[in-house]
Order: sequence, then structure tokens, then C-alpha cells
Amino acid sequence: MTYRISSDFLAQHNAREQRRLDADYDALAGMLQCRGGDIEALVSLAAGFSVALPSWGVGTGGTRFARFPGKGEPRNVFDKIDDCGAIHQLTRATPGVSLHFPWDRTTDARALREAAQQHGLHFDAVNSNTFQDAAGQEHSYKFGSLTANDPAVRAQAVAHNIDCVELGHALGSKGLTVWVGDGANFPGQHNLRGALERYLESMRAIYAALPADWLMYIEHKLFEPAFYATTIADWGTSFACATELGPKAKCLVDLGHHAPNTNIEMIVARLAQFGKLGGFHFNDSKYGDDDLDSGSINPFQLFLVFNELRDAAVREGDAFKPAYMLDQSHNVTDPIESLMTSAVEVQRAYIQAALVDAQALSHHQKNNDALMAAQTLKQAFRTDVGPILAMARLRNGGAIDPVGCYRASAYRDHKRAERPQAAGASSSGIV
Ligand SMILES: [Mn+2]
Repeated sequence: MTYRISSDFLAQHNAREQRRLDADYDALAGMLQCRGGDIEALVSLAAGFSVALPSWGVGTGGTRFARFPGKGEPRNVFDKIDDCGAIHQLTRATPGVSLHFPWDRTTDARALREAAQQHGLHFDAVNSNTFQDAAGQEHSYKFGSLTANDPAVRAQAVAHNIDCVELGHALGSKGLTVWVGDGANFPGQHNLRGALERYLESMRAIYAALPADWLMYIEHKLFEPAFYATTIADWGTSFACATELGPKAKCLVDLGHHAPNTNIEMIVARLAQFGKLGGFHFNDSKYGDDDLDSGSINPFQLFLVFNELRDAAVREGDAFKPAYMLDQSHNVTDPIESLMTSAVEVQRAYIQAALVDAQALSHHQKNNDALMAAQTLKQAFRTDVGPILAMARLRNGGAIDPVGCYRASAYRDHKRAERPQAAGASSSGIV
């Protein structure tokens, strides 16, 4: 039996934090009441929010220079599920796990499904991987996968994606996220139009294999590993491909996959307007695809994204359900602490956006009062909704202070003892 934080330990930790939370909560409730807000409604909203964990995120990440492994890292997908379980236990906001094949491949889907259920977890979208060569595969992806010139390489990449769908289906997943690094490093290396035509032909074959209730998420990224021309570089290409493929194909926005200073909230608004916003990979960045913790660099941008999602939800109603996933690489922190903090940051942006006075905003927009419109957003963004999030966690059986509770439990030390270093241990990656 592997170590788990006991419910008694969690309850004792919460008992020590309760007084401070109650004081903060009462103060915030009073403040919101003066503005005509209802804190209980916001707690319910927060309690219903969830963002999926990336299985690859619980291992220490790395850069192309080096990886500095942490102690007690997960050695296989079952260890990863245990760590995801601990994150969900304390945050109560991360019931979904997004797997990555072949890193998380298992021959016993039933055992994996049961392991997840024991932690109250389910499987979110699965991710295919044709940006590196798997051990023993016949053809190399050095010159592309779904867009490769060689039809045998394309066929292998298509077969891998269909294999991911079948594995995911056996695990109860409902979606496939496809990101390919395909592209060119030199002008002239690719026929730019021809590469996209081959991509679409490959994607049509994968699309045809999707179960009826599945979605396909097309993830774009500006550059890297292709440094001259990436085939699916931007949301426009992603949108065109999703439109070509059909209603089960949608666009996935990874916040780090744009040029610096790109207005991502506007991309979100466009995709939502035309029914193609499939979901998100949340992270933060300063320079490129940095995969830093969500909300750690530009929390205002995250808030503005959620402000557009709030607007879209009002317009589209219950049918509007984008998939929320984290996609980060943790190089200098304990991945469990980073993922807990990040899930809370995304949840925070969601609740801050819910605080926006939509009526006042609309009024200021109609009156061309730019200053007051901006102030309306800022007022919501500046509100410290921490006590709302903590109360939602507490009522859902989680921790008032997830990182504090995690550290006090010495979870990582237990795992260090349980998980002796094995060859080919933790798989993690940047996608
Ligand atoms: Mn991603």
C-alpha cells in the first residue's frame, strides 16, 4: 500500500487554519454584499470548477540543456496517478488526468482505470506523440509525422493516433489532443501548402476513427522544434483545419504557443464566436513556450481570457464547455506544489471573471467610456477571492492551504522511500 495523506491529518491541518479563513471569509462576504454580490453563489461556482492535470507534469521537467530530477519522482503511470490523486485530494479542483502516449502506455487499462477511480479521478483528453521516435518504431519522425513526404511515415503516425483513441476509449476518455512539431527549418525545405494538404489527409483518417462522442483538439504552436515554418503555427490554421475536418474537430489554445504580446483573449473570443473553441492548455510564459506555472507571470491575461469565457458562456449557454487542462514543465519546484498552485490560479481567474459587473461593463461600452469599462474589469481582477476558493476546497473535503498541508504531510519523503530510482524513470515532456 502506497502512502496517502490521511483524512484525519487533513482535518487536523484544516482545523488549525479555520479561524483565519472564517475571518477573511466574513470580511470578503461583507465587502461583496456592499457591491450587491453573493459570496455563497461564488463558492458554489468555485466548487464546481475543474481543470485537468497533465500526467507528464508530475515528473520534473527539463530544458534541452538538462533535467535535474527531484526526489521520489513517479516512475510509471501508476505512480503518476498517485501524485495526481494527492493534488486532487487537497485542491478538489483536478479530477481529470490527461495522459500522453506512448509515455503512459499500459497493457492493463482496467487496472489503470481502477487506480484512478480509487483517487476519484477520471481520464480527460489523451495526447498523441509523434514529435519524437518511440523505441522500436519502424520509421523516424525526423522529417515530420502527419505531414511527412513518405507515405509510410504518415501511415505510422496516423496508426499511432488511432491507437491513442483506442487506448483512451478503454480508459473512459472522450477526446484526443493532437500537437505535431512538423515543419521546416529552412526556407524551401517544405512546400508550405503541400505540407498542410498532407496534414489534412492524415487528420481525416484519424477523424474517421473517432468514437461518436469524442472530440479532436487541434493544438497550434508558433515555432519549435521547427524554427522557420511550423505547419500548424497559429489559430487561423487550426481553425481552418478544424472547419475542414468537421464538427468533432476543435481548436485548443495553449497559452504559451503564441508570439509574445499576442492578444490571446481575442483569439479565445474569435474561436468561441465561431464554435471552434475546444479547450486550453494553461501555463504562463515570458518569452516563448516557457511552460511556467499558470498565473505566475501574467495573471491579468489569464483573467482576461476567463472574462471572454464568461461572456461566451452567457451567449452560448450549457452547450459551451471548453476543456480545461494544465500543461506545464516544472524545473525548479516540486511538481505537485506547482500543479496545486496552478490549478488554484486558474480557478481564481474563473471566479474573478465571475465578479465582473457585466451590466456596468456593457453600459460603459455603449457609452464609449473606455476608462470606466477598464476600471470595471480591474475592480473584479483586484478582488482577492482567495477565501472563496479556500471555502470551496474545505466544503469539498480538500485543504484550506493545499501547499502547507502537503509540506506538513512529508508526502515527498514517503515517496522517496517508496520509489527507488529505476532506469528510464519519469517521463516528462513539453507539449
Ligand atoms: Mn500544450
